[in-house]
Amino acid sequence: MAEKVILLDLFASMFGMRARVALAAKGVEYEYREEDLRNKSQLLLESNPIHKKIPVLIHNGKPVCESLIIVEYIDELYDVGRKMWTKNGEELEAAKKEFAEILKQLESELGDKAFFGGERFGFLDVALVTYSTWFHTYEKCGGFSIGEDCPKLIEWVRRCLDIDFVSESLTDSAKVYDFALMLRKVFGIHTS
Ligand SMILES: N[C@@H](CCC(=O)N[C@@H](CS)C(=O)NCC(=O)O)C(=O)O
Ligand SMILES: *[C@@H]1O[C@H](CO)[C@@H](O)[C@H](O)[C@H]1NC(C)=O
Repeated sequence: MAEKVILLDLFASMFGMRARVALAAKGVEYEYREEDLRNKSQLLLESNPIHKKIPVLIHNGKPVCESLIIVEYIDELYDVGRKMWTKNGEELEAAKKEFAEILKQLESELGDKAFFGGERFGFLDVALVTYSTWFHTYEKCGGFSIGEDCPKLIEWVRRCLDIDFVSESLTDSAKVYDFALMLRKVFGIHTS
């Protein structure tokens, strides 16, 4: 089935621009539709009936609202990570390479800062730290160590987890791993 992607947007919207940047970064072809917010289209009203705001990404008829959710939806980290426990052989090796590059990129973004935004746990840390709950699963299934390649990133994870409200909100890595193994069984995924 051909992928049909529509973005309901407004040229001056900083939220809409988030979606545009993410789509461009991924090379996703899409149809841009400018909205008049004083005269919203039927499609916008139907796609985002509660808030009636742009941007809305419509993927094969399925609307995704909220710019950060849209970015996450477009984001490949999830897809690549998923391959770590659903693929084997060449596909797994390719995914591992891609994943390592993403992590390197994140680590260079972090630089020598304590947190992504600087000295304090902030907005980007909230967005990113949740991925770390799956790191253990990726390592076990992929047979590699994130800390070996990206020690600073792992130190950042530790710093985040030292914050009580963060660690209390995140699911334990071991539980995530059990869950992934359970899913493998349910889906009948065989790994060599
Ligand atoms: N939290 C939303 C904010 C989106 C937003 O505020 N959109 C504004 C335009 S920049 C909008 O559609 N306003 C129309 C309205 O409130 O009726 C996001 O990140 O997507
Ligand atoms: C409102 O939008 C519709 C199309 O969605 C258009 O036909 C109509 O002329 C617009 N009305 C105003 C006042 O701009």
